[in-house]
Amino acid sequence: MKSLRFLLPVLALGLIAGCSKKSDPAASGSTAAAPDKVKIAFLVKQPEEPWFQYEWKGADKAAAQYGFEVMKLGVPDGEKTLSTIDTIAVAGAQGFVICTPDVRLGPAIMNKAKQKGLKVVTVDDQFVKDGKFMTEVPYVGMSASRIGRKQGETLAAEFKKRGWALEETGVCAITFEELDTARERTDNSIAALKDAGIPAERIFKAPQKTTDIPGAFDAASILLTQQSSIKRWLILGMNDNAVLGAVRAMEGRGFTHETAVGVGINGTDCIDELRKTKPTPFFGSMLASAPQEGFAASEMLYKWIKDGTPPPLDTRTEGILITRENFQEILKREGIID
Ligand code: FCA
Repeated sequence: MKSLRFLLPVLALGLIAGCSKKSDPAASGSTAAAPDKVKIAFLVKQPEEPWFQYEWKGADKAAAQYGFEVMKLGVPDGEKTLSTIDTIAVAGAQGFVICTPDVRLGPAIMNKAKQKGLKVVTVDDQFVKDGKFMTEVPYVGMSASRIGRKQGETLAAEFKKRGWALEETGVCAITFEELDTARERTDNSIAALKDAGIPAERIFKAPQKTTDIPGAFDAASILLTQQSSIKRWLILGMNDNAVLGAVRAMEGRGFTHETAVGVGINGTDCIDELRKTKPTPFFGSMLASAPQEGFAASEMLYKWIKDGTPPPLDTRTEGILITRENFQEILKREGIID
């Protein structure tokens, strides 16, 4: 389970395996004694994204270490999320970790969890109620502001190192502002670029409609058509897929690693890109450890169920830059590749 091979056949299999645990005969149809083995679920909005597969890997590690069971399921929309909570309750879960497909589902998810007597720990995307974070629900995630800032600082440093002329350069900021963690990352990245001397009129926001490579590709393509005179691009976005989509759009218009530089966030969804023999405009990524976040969130939930120890309400992780030069070494050290 430790090797990357576990991830490569992608989620289809993992999903089927996870779903097949839905009807656990041992757990259904009985109100008898509490089960002796703790069972939790780990629900994620985009199971096809490597980030979430690595979080699951961390959850599996915690499960093996503490001896609990973890059901890993994809919840791509609100309806699926609420019905999955019913399913896992029937299957005997005592709580779940969740990265919700929509942060505004927070109150509905918490209501349902209360009805079913399930404990909840959120990861990555913090629940929102009436425009405010639900800080009463335990949250584990990346420090979006600091990681976003480092992304912008890295791009500014590359811009300076290359000696690009400001009047020929533009910043392509792939944004998804309806999600708070995404907005916090891109806002801080843009602020760092401005602090480094890139004026606001050289910074172009390209909103993505979906948080995947095609969504970012479309957003960047529109921008490239609108700003066809720009010769060099710095690319930022809320995660690796946002930057990868823009990189693909740029390559389609003839930009290369010499005329475009992108820095992602996650560090998990760009491994194949960094392995390519020829450099692409994808320069590097701010790695935040998905396995560690998955492990920590599952461990907290387990201890809460088992010993009644409530988790800390807010846990944030930092990021480090990985590039073509150092990614093998760092990802090995982080337990992400063998
Ligand atoms: C959000 C993004 C993921 C990952 C996570 C930490 O959920 O969609 O790609 O960056 O935050």
